[in-house]
Amino acid sequence: MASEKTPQPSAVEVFKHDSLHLRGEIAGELVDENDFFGKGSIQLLKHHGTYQQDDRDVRGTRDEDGKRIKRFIFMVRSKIPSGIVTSEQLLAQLDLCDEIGNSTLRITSRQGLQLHGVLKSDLAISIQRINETQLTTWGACGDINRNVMCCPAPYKDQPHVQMQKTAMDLAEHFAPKTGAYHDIWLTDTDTGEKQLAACDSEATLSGYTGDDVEPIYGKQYLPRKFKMGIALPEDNCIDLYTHDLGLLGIVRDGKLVGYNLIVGGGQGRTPSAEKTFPRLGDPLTFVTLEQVLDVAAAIVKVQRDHGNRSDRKVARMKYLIHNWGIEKFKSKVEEYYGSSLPDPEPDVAHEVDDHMGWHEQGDGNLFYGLNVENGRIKDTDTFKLKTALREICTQFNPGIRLTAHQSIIFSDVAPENRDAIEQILRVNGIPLSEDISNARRWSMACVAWPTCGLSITESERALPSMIDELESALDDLGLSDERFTLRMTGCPNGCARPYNPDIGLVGRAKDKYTVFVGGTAIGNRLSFIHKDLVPSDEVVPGLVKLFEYFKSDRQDGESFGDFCHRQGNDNLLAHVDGQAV
Ligand code: SRM
Ligand code: SF4
Repeated sequence: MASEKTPQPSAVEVFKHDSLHLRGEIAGELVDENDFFGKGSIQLLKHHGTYQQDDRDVRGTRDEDGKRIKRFIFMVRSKIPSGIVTSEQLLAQLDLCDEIGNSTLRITSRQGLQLHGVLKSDLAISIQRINETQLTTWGACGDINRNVMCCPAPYKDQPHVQMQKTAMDLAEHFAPKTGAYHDIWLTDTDTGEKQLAACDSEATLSGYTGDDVEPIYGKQYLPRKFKMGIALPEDNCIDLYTHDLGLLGIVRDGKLVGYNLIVGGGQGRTPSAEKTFPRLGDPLTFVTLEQVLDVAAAIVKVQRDHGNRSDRKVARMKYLIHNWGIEKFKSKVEEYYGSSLPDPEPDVAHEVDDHMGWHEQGDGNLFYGLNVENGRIKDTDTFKLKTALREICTQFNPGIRLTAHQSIIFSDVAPENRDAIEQILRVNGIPLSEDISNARRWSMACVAWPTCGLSITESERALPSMIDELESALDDLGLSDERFTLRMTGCPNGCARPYNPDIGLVGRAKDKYTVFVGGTAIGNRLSFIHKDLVPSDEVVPGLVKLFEYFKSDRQDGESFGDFCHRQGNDNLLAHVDGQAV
């Protein structure tokens, strides 16, 4: 029994603890008569890569019999280190979204792919089919190391190749080792009968002796999600400082020789709880390539043993580091690692590249970065991205890489195929990246409505028209060439990383947003609240006023974020509203 002074573990901790290494009741509930899972399974299922949701566009409406509608659907997330997939794997996900999803596929802000709108009865088959293509949903969500992000640019130089190898090594090292995923979803799927047997909880658990070993996570996994990402100083395209553990490649004489480890980043906040906040990571140490996995494991284990397991709001590693300070955290990591660790190298992230457009990749072939607005792959009457991707993948079989800005890269393209690929895009109504405004190209929005259970406002469905409005105002101001990052989310959790770009729009109340400004495209400075609870139709007019001020008072070469940061909010408010604060 816990003493009065010992904080009680949160409900999720109890579910994990009692779950027989993430099995719980999932297998039995998968074949019961319900179209939903129970509370414990909902939490455990996240570790298997799926979220139970309900269609929020119909929630609460009434059917013909006057009964309130709640339509359960599932999001299925594939975890893709560095966002690297084959044409065949992308084609298989496109087929799945048509056959058992909502006919769209979503590139995520962590280089993953998501199916939306999957029914419970199709969950097992969708996970099996993803696995048949050698991708996995295992560990894509939950209190575990999530998808390892890494700069996806397919350059053939040693630093890029090495970074992407490290991402794969980390993904494998930190993948959960329990057989639960295999037992529940993948036990011999040759016949439908065998599949049903695998979904019978008795059948699954009768063979389980409780002897799974999780050398890194232990029985209860981590206190909260854990995120890793890798980038180079000249290209922080994966937003290194927002990760629990960021790895900044250190290049000497053209070779990547190791990494600066940056710890304690994270975005989510709850405005009503001051104890929560976004935080940028701090440099901890330099590690050689040989040390990476062991030092990373020491860091994860420190969080495992000392992270908060009673209050999930403050359970991310950023709070541990905030409370302890970086020195204490470092000595604990040294204790777990078994040796002292040096200071970090002086290198810091100083540029960012979105990898859009045509580039030589270094072996005679080209790659093309195609901007996908908010990552949504779909077909409409005039915009047929799904069709275009199918044609490109089928005809040219390029490598596919997903970016941290929810976009796509075709790699290994023979120069003679360049025109044909552009032609396929044009015929299907897809604007080329080169023809997209900077405002749109450097923006992204999280999913939000109708699938996200936590969304307060629209995001992905609202941003495109706001950008239309902003584009035209910037054109009038002669600022169309300005590069600035703009990110929107439907709640303060921050899934599109809105707290460090030039502009962040964060859903706060019905149809109202908090406007953040003052971050950077490189992602190395947090932004500040410019205005709170701004009605959606006042967001762009408010930004336009700031851009007018920027135009008249900016310094030479100053970015929008730097300008807002230099002015400070009192000046910005005094200027745009005449409100001195
Ligand atoms: Fe996220 C929860 C979508 C990247 C911070 N996120 C959710 C859930 C699962 C809602 C839920 O818990 O019920 C959303 C599902 C919506 C849907 O219908 O698909 C969701 N998050 C997403 C995606 C799909 C947004 C997107 O538009 O691309 C991204 C999936 C990435 C992936 O492939 O793994 C996504 N989420 C992020 C990021 C960005 C990142 O990691 O680089 C963040 C901020 C960074 C961070 O973690 O600090 C992020 N998501 C959150 C949080 C707040 C965590 C926190 O520490 O406060 C939640 C809520 C939670 O964990 O309690 C959340
Ligand atoms: Fe949902 Fe909020 Fe994340 Fe957007 S930021 S996907 S609304 S949890």
